[in-house]
Amino acid sequence: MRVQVVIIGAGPSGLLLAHLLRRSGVETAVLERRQRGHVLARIRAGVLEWGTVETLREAGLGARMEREGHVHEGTYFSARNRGFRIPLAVLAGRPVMVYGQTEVTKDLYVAHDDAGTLIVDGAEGVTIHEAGGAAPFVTYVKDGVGRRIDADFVVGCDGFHGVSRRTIPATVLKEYERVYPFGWLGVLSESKPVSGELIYAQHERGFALCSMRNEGLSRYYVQVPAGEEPEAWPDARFWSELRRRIPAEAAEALETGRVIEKSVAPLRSYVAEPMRWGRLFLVGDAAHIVPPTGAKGLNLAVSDVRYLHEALAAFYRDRDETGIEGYSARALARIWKAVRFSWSLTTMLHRFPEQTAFDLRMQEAELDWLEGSEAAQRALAENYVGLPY
Ligand code: FAS
Ligand code: PHB
Repeated sequence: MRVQVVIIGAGPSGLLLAHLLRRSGVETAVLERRQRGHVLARIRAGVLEWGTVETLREAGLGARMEREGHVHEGTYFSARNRGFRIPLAVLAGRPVMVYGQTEVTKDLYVAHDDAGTLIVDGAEGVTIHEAGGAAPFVTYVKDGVGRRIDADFVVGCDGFHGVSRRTIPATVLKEYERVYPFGWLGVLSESKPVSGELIYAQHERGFALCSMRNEGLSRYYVQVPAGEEPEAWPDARFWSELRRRIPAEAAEALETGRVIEKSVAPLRSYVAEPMRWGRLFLVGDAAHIVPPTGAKGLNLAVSDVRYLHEALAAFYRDRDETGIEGYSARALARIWKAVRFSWSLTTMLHRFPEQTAFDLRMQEAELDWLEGSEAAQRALAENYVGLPY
């Protein structure tokens, strides 16, 4: 079989890239290791930058998001159980949208089903061949049968643990990483969100975040030591710890509910350069990971997709290779700024094991300054709603 672009991974990166390329008349095939149910069961991101919202709208994927998403004009921060609001839209000129990544992925699958895109679920042993040459191909096994797809280009949308980044020779790939000594224990509960907007809480016991999916579905996180297992956190322990870390009035108003998902996400900052090697491109988590503190992971995947779609569409339309040649540098310029923001917010809001009393005071002073300075709030808001593409 032959297509123009083979995409590895049917997460948001792979599905959105395939959707945009199809609309530009580029023929794709998507190879996904898991079954669709598994992909859709993952609870991931919750906040969309406004650029992501516009990208989805322009791609004809915005209908349900408009109906069911929630536009947030601001967000709360707190220290020592006392909160303050940052008016994002007033300071940065744009709001954000709360609409879960799971919903975005569902909307993408509906669009692909309607269009008849070739998405192979259960594609095992995906292997990339000749990516450094002019005639790459991919092999995999489906239902016990070995298969091959030849293509002009291969795009790795296969996440942090995928196969594509590992295809780039170690002599070519340069990696940058910081692993944080803590993770996020997240719960999804059938309960009314404690606040109409998100609350990012710094506390000497550790970070906490109050988010939501809709009026009856809340998403909460507490910082836990690295390697912690969800089983160590019965619901009662989680609710009690969350209450101790968030603003007093929120702790008072908190409604608990049936917990329908509980998981621990490790936190790391990671960037691989370059994001192109011959006929192979890396997109999204395959190339970079950010701690979810700044809500950037999914949104960076979207900007990578926009850049690569533009580049490949120009190649097939005009045989113009400018975009392809410039993809990695252009994507990395935006990625590194978001990596900085996510690292900075994580450093300000989390407790680090070796921290001293002085370090804690520095964090509290930074939040006090943020509360009192419009300039500081504007800088945060500009990054949070999303830097320009
Ligand atoms: P994804 O990892 O979503 O998708 C990659 C796909 O490739 C998967 O479906 C995988 O099955 C498939 N794949 C992997 N290897 C393969 C192979 N060899 N062959 C074929 N297919 C293969 N971001 C936020 O902004 N906020 C959050 O709260 C947040 N929480 C997160 C929690 C967790 C546990 C994780 C892991 C990430 C979280 N993220 C969060 C980041 C997340 O949203 C990612 O940025 C987003 O999923 C990136 O999308 P993709 O690049 O498509 O990668
Ligand atoms: C979420 O709702 O899952 C969420 C929101 C904001 C973040 C991280 C996660 O920064």
